[in-house]
Parts: sequence; C-alpha cells; structure tokens
Amino acid sequence: MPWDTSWAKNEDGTANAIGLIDFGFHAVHIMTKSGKALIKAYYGKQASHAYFQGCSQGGRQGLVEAQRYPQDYDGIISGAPAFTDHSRVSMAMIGRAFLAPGAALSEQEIRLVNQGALRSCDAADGLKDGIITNPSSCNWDPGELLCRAGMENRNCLTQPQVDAVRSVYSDKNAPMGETLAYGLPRGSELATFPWYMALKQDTQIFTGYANFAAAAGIPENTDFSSNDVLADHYLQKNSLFGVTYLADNPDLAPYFSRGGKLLLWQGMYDLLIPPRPLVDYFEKMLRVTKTELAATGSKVDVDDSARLFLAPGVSHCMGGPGHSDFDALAVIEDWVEQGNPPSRIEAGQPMPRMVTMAEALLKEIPAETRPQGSRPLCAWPRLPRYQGNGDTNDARSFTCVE
Ligand SMILES: [Ca+2]
Repeated sequence: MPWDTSWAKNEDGTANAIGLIDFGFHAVHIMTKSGKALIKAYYGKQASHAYFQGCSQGGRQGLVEAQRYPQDYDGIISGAPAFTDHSRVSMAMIGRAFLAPGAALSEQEIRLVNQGALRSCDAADGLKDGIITNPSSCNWDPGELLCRAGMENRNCLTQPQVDAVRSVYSDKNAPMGETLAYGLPRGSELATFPWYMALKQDTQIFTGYANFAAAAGIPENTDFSSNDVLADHYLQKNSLFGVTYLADNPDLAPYFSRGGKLLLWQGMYDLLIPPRPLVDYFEKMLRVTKTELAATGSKVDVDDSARLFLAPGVSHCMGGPGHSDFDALAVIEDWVEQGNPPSRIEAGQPMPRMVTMAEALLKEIPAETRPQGSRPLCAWPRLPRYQGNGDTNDARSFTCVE
C-alpha cells in the first residue's frame, strides 16, 4: 500500500503550506466545482442533485465538504472517516505492544484469544455467529489463557503475551483523562492481530505519518514506539497540518439549513480507524448543531438530517466477518429526494473479490468467517439483535435495539 506523503514538507524541512491546504480541504472542493462545470457543459444544464460518497480518507473528505463547503452537496455518505489523529496514535500504541519482547502470538495463539473472546461475548447479541456485535460492552480478560504448570505451551499464553493482548484491547488516556488512543475490538483478533504484528516502524503507514509529523513541526526522528507519540498528538493537532487536516468541526447548521443530509457509517472491527471518535463526534455534532439552529429560530430537524450506522464485524470500509455491502447511494437519494431518513439499512455480504487491507497484506480470512445472507445496519444508538427464531442469514430475523 504505497502512501507517498513526501510532498507534505519542503526540501528545507518546513511544512508545504499550499500542499497541506490542498490535501486538507481545498482539493475536494475544486474537484466538486470542476465536476459540476463538466456536467453543465456536457448536458447543457446543472445536475438536479449532488452526492458525495467516500470511505477512509474519502470519508474525511465527506466531512470536510459538510463542514467547510455546505453549498456543494445535497447528500454526503462518509464511511470510516480518517478525520482525527486517533488513528495514528492508536496504531502506534497497538504496534508497540506487539513489539515488546516475547509479546508476538502465533496463528494458533491468536485463534485461542479469538475463541476466548467469542466464548465470553458472542452470544450477548442473541446469536452465536462469530461476531461480537458490540465489542465495547465485552470485557473478557485474556488472563484466563495464562499458562499454568503442566499446560502445553501452545494452548496457553505467556505473561508477556497476556500483557500485550490486555494492552492492545485497552484505550490510552492522557493525564487529564482525554482518550488519545483506542484499543482493538474484542472479537476482531483474526484480522487485526496479524496485521499489527506484521507492522514495523519502517512500513508506509508510519513513514507516511512521519512526513505529516515533520510538517507539523515534530522532529523527524520521533520514535513512534515511545510515549512521545502521546505528547506529539497535541503538537500535531495545533499545527498547520492539524488545522488543515482535522475534520471535527461539530457545527453543521449551515449544511443542514440548506437541506443537506449526512450518512455516517463505520465498521466496528475497523483495524485502522477506531469507531469511538466517530460516535463521539456524531453525538457532539447533534448537540452543537441543535444549539446553533435553536439560536436562530430554525425549524430544521437535526435528528432527521444526520444518521450514524455502525456495522458489526466489519473491518475498514469493507471485509471482515460482518456485512458491509449496502446501497448507500439509494439510501441517500431516498432521504434527500423523498424525505425518508434511514433508520435501518439492509446489508449483504461483500462482493467476493473485495478484501480488507489485512487480508490483502497477509492472507485470506478463512472461508468459514465470511458473512452469509443479509443483516440490518441500525441507526445509532441502536444495534441489531437476533430475535431468537427465524433464518439467521435473513436480515428480517433481526431487530434494532438500544
Ligand atoms: Ca454474535
């Protein structure tokens, strides 16, 4: 996965301001204006509606459009947006935990951990199907796998391995309590653990971020395996890079006031971008935007202007054991053009040849963990739950519950 970010700094090491502004927000707006001009030139009239759809960096661009250019789109679909610094810090902390002496796990040991988590939490959503629907409510402790006298080594974990697994499940807080890094979701081990164990300091993902860090004024030799990464978080956040890149402005009053709709979604087994910051942003955005609109006497219904969907068992934008294939464009068209905000979306199995980054980099996830049939995605804060009877491969057997 080549990710060349060398443009982020000039030859003398200073930040490339124009480049950062273009990457941060301006390019997607220019692209939008150009696209509209092309459509008008070809068809002889403006398009009746404009929609944006993207995931990951594209998801961040969707938020950029809603926040900075509220006139550009009527509907925006933003998937797993890389809109905060939590992804970089979380990845560094998780990678570091697995780099500790004796911390790496074999494939057999990863399966052991996954089975332990599933034994404890899989059935909490009404169905033992290999997916923990809400990992944040699962507190399974890998300490139960610690090797005891007389146990065969491959059926248990050493103390350094238990420490590492506990660490990668854990959030990391700043002294003042703010969460800076998020742990991996329990249940996601088969995809996330191998990926992070293969992650080394010299991979593109780290050199890519290192260039941004340099552009943010962080010394180039920053050791991403040290605690410095937490302090760097603040430096980066307030740098030109942070100001141009971060897309966390919670005031969407201008966008909703002109009728704009925002569909946010994220896989709950995402190995790159932790879902929690998006949930926090969504809730804060609702509060702030309602206050802003109330102050102007606006009648715009914020709850009907934005919806968040968390997809259980889904990795980064696609893949994983969960259901990630849904027609987001049909949903947003129905919302914008017919006035129907979505509360439940049917998702199918992903297209056969689409694989996650973890699968592509390492190896295929075993066929038995591939999703079958259909499942509902539910508008936050609700999540799907099996009713206890009916076809487990049919979305109609599941209800959305809080
Ligand atoms: Ca389950």
